Amino acid sequence: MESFGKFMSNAVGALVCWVLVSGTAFPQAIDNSLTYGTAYPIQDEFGNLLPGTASNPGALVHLLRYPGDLLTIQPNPDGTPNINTPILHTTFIGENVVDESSGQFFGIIAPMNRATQQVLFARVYNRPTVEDSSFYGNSRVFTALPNASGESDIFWIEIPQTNIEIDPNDDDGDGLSNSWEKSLGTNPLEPDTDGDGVSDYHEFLAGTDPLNDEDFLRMVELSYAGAADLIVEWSAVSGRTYQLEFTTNSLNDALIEYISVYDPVSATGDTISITFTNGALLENPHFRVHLAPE
Ligand SMILES: [Ca+2]
Ligand SMILES: [Ca+2]
Ligand SMILES: [Ca+2]
Ligand SMILES: [Ca+2]
Repeated sequence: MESFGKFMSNAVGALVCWVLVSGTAFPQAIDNSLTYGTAYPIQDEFGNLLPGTASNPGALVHLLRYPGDLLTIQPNPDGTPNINTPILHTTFIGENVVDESSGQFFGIIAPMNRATQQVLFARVYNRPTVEDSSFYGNSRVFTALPNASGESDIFWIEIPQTNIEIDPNDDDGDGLSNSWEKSLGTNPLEPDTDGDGVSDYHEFLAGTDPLNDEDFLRMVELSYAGAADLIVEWSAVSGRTYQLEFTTNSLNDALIEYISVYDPVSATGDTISITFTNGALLENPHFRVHLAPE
């Protein structure tokens, strides 16, 4: 009777009904434990380790039943699991791991009905709740075979990064998906959330703060060095690479031809300063700077 009670607490509703209707002997439920854990740390959409510690479990983990068709496992637009993939177990990053902030977890289901084969996969979100999440990652499917021995099994999952967008739509057409807007805290219905003239998407690319109207890619200063040289300084984000260009066309010209000033330069601080030899000898030069491929 005890094992039947355990089965009741773990079985899906449909199976419970079958038992009640038939009234006959259902295959004996086998209560073993199943552990599914990370083989490697998991990163979020920015490449940072997912939050969560043993004392303060973080990002959400679901163990889901696999319905046999990859097309049917995508979550709903709000991130809740597809009706085809019922949740078998819920845990969090940081659960049952010794290392604090390791981006890992071990979910332990004990007891679990192991009388029948279970085809499963894990889904990890980038926040502690589905509602707050904007990205997720799926593990590969794994099969927990029927286990009559009463022993436990461990399944190692590999999800390098939660980098699948829950909402890939771009409602305001600024180039950033609604999922990225949620991650960045920008307005998914406003192309330039902070109103500094640079779109949310371009601030994202430039690494400037899309929520601070005083932070955007801009020229800082143009000054002379001696009689012939110009010093051009612009704001930068460490690690980003920039290309400085100039033109002597009028900015009212229909077609403006820009010419590169030296090679792209990578920032190591929050400004970049270039001495443009003989730049002061140009007639009415205009300068611009743009991000360069790294
Ligand atoms: Ca957008
Ligand atoms: Ca936006
Ligand atoms: Ca902006
Ligand atoms: Ca800004």
